Amino acid sequence: MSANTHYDESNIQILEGLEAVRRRPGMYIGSTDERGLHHLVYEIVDNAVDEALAGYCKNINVTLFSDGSVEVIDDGRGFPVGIHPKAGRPAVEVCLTMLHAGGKFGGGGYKVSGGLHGVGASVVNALSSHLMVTVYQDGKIYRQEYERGKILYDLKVIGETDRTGTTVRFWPDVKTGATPEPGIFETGKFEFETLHVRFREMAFLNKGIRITLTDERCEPHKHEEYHYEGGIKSFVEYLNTNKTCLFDSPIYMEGIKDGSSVEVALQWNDGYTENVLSFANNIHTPEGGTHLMGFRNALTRVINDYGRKNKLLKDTDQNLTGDDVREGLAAVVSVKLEEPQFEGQTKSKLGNSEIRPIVDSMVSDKLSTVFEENPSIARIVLDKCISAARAREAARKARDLTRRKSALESASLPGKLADCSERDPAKCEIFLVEGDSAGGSAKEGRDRHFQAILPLRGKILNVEKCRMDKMLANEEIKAMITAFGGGFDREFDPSKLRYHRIVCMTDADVDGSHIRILLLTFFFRHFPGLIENGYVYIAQPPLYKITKGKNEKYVYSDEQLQSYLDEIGRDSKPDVQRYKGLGEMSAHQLWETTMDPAVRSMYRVTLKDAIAADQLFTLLMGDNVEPRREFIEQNARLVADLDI
Ligand code: 1YM
Repeated sequence: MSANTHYDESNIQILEGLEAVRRRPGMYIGSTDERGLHHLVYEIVDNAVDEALAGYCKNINVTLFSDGSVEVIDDGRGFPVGIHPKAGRPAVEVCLTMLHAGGKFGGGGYKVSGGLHGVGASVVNALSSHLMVTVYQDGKIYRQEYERGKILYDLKVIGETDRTGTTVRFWPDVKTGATPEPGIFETGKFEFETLHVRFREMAFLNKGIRITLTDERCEPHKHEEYHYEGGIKSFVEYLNTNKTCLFDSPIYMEGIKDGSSVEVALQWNDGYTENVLSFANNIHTPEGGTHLMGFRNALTRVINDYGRKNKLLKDTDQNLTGDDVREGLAAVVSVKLEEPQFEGQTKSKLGNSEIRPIVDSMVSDKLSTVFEENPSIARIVLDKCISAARAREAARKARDLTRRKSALESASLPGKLADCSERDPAKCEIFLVEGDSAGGSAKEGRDRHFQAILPLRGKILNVEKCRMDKMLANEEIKAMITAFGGGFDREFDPSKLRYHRIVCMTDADVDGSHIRILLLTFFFRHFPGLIENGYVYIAQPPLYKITKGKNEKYVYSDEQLQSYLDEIGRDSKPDVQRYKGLGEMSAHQLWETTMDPAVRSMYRVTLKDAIAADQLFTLLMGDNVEPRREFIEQNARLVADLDI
């Protein structure tokens, strides 16, 4: 039995409250998978960030331990330890044990951070098998511990200190089968990369705060620090890493109206991708919403007005669209409001209508002023937008032409495609195969019931360096778009896809790698949904075939080769055949090593850090040679066996 001896009415209420969280965790943290697990960390860190935004805390340190726990330390004022007048208990205890407690205890200001569900520390406590809070305040160190939300002992003083702050360490309640308790989470594994992306974002969005992330689960420990004095201006510079910008420093603006604050930073680069990120109360809103609409409208209007006023656009007929003005634009829109309303399928679209005119008029005023004061910047931006408009017009014509052509032809699928007979996309696979000869083997070796083959001739186009019009003129690109069937870019609709596995099958040599990265660039830029849904795969053809007597064995790496040779012994001289290209394999060999679902292994392409991926594609495929050369020099030693 615990040392907790308060069986009064309020205590029963507490237990009932936290019990409700344990019974229906999804209602409070969304889910109990990896996402929900990470949500626990965000809830605790959000409290520390709020303390930083209130101006009392500078440093937040997060540590992952090998016992499955996470610790968050801040140097703020420390959770209040005084007796809460209504509950008659220390405020810190009330915050950690009462649902929806928190917020105001006589303090001013409002809570602007706060995760998706903003319910705070008590939810984390309810969903942790163990939690320990330590408060440094007024020269003393206070501590209290809990088990699945139940108080283990009253708040006590455990020592003296000259610092202030709060430390929360918690052990998520993971399903193990080992304890009598059923557990909550399917997994207890925190991903460094996921936390890294979130903390980097947090640090950009709240200039000046310093967050560190330390992973003590591995040797040597991993350690990262996130701290940007430039805030979202630094964020935009970061988005434009490796890119050639149209002018030196991002345009930055901020404003406060009716209790809402708005910050916007933007800068164009000479590329063709739009990279506009929007946030409400530090929460990413990939579905956009009212803040983004305000920004977009103002941007399009100001640029058109400027162009017309300065005779860069013809008075009447020439009108730049939103897509034209956002080509090559990197921007961050961050708003903070008192009562954010999140809508949409994933609750990641801002619904507050009052914010739209606030963002619109701020962007309008500030951007017009920047253009008036810097005509050279305005001129470069207008030139960029006008050439985007021209290319879009050419692309529209090209697309209309393709549409008309396909309407005339009876079968609109590409002629080179050897399609499968199955019609349920969830069961269908398409192999993109390098070259006609490998394409031939693949067609012969496949299971035609569910496997389709599309041979690609030679190198496909590098879409990083060209616009839509040129892209749509390319045969290989056109063939892929029609074969996949789900449209592309904004018109992409995953429910219309004809295959749920799109497999890049290229040779295990430098040319093969090149074609693979060209394909991935195309998917990342124009079919991001394919990657997000996990539909893209990389086939793994074997590197060697080893024959000894009647035994044949395929191996997929040099390590595998060595360990297999160790296993069978090298004396009786096994025959080792190295495959260079898929074309060297017979149809049957290709099937039994690379295509047969029963034995093959494939990599699934996933996306953890979209910003890093964008930077890498720009670096590897864009036209800035110098940074690419540096990257290759730094990473060349990682390529163990370069076969040129
Ligand atoms: C590692 C997590 O939770 N820090 C933290 C939380 C609070 C305060 C300071 C705080 C807030 C206020 C006054 C106020 C919280 N206090 C409360 C409540 N770090 C972490 N640091 N004094 C201290 O908001 O007025 C909720 S959060 F409600 F008790 F005041």
